[in-house]
Amino acid sequence: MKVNLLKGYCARISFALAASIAWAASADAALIQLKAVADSEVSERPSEDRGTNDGLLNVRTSSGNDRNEIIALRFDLSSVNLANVTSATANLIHNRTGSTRTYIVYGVKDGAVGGDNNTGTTPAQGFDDNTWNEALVKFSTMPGLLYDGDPAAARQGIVAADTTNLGGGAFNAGAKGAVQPLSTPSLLSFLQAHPDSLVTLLIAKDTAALSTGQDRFASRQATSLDGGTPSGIAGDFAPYLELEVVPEPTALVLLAMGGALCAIGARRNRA
Ligand SMILES: [Ca+2]
Ligand SMILES: [Ca+2]
Ligand SMILES: [Ca+2]
Repeated sequence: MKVNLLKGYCARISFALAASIAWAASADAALIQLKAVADSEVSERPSEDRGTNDGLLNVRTSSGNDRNEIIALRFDLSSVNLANVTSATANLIHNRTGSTRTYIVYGVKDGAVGGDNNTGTTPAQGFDDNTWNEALVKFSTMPGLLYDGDPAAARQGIVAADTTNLGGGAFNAGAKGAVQPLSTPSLLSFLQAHPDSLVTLLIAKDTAALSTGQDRFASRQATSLDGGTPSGIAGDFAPYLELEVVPEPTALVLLAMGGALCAIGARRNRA
């Protein structure tokens, strides 16, 4: 009799727990936006190894042997409990009407440094994914990239050992000011598996679909978009991560404690 009572109680606990989780996922999810804490456009050409820290972030790897521009973004996730995040999207703001060229997003592995290991830079900067300085970083010192002075697509410079391909898609050719969500199916799992709260993403053209065209987005330094309008203050047009977060209501904690008591009870009854 005691066992049957316990079973009924535990069945109700299981049902309530499942219902609460479903409720929390559907009705109580919150969207959090985290702006990039650093962003840069780094460029590789035979005579050019640079980064820019102005209002623009361009991405292109041209056909021919022209130029290779990659966007780097760093985010600080320390304010978020990633265990409660159910979806993550990186977003850029179009500086002008975009094109429909394709891109790939790469996550930089924790601790990775520039592909040339930052040798030859004066002073040696030793930037890693947590520390690259948006005002000083260049293609050769950006973690996850290797500068060889050759911008050809076959030598785009993504260092496979230092990066994770998170997926890609087509830019949406949105109008100036429109949001460009980046389709990155593996972004959330990358963020959750990252050992610390500072993460760097690289956005590069898909080398399977090259052209001379570029896509121009706003940086966190931008105070206006193409042609000076609309205008605002630095940060208004910054790249951002959007996270869908399911909070943990106190009731869920109590139910979980009830579930634990059930497990103990069941063990005692079996003994
Ligand atoms: Ca910047
Ligand atoms: Ca990190
Ligand atoms: Ca190269």
